[in-house]
Amino acid sequence: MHGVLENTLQDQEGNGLRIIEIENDFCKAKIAYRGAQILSFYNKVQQKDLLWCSEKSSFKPQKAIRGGIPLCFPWFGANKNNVDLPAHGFARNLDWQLANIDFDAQQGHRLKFVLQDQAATRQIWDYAFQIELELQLGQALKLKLNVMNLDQQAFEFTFAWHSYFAIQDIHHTQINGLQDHQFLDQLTGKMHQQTSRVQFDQETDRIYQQTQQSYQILDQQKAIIGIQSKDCPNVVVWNPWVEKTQRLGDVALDAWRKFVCVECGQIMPEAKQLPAGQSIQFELELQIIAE
Ligand code: TA6
Repeated sequence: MHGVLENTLQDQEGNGLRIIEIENDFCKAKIAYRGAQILSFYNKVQQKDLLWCSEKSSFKPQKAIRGGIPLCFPWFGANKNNVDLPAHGFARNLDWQLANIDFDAQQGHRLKFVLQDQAATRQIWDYAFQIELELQLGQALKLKLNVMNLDQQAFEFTFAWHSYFAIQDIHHTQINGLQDHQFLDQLTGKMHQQTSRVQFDQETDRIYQQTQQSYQILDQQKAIIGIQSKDCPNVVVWNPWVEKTQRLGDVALDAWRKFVCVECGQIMPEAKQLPAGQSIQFELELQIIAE
């Protein structure tokens, strides 16, 4: 098919990562089969990549890739019942199947990835499920998540698209659209009210509540990235700053200035309950705002 190439990336230790490379008139993109994780979305018109991905990311099997848009599922953060389980769930650590790919001259490429329950998931989350991630790669990047409960019993989940956005410098980056929202500061455990645009001068790790689902990332007061979600009541804003970056190990020591995470999902105050046999969808649309 037009502009589709299977490839393998190597990390600094020679571990391989299977990816699919897409090119059309609007964009060039790289998507890893691991986690159905888009790693790069280069807008040909604006000549910029929407996403940041660490050059030090490890591709060791089952290791989360640092950058792009990891999908945190079926829990966000630490598992509340067992801290030994992988942070942010297992969906980003496993290879998904590419179920479908099609192309339309006006819309670009559309890919559908699928992950089903399997031995590796049953050991830690004993439910029958199927999750589908549809990526629309055109002028904008559109993601649709479909969560299906194939079990005989209800289950609950939390999730987020843990998006790493490429910026010039965190010191003159702001997030617009979260004013007047309550947030949980994950570093102190305290709730606060956001009064102005979010700015950054230290490690920042916040979960905003009941959000209005439309945000912009600003560089030097100018909107550069638009974010629109559907049915995602929470937004996490994260930048590790200096010390946390040193502890991460897969981020260059000065790279914390070059990305900001704005993560849309359903996290708190409660998990999403999904009855047996039912499914639920979430959407996210991301775009580089024209100069
Ligand atoms: O983005 C919020 C967060 O939960 C932070 O607390 C930090 O842990 C980050 O996710 C990265 O998590 P990871 O497991 O990908 O290193």
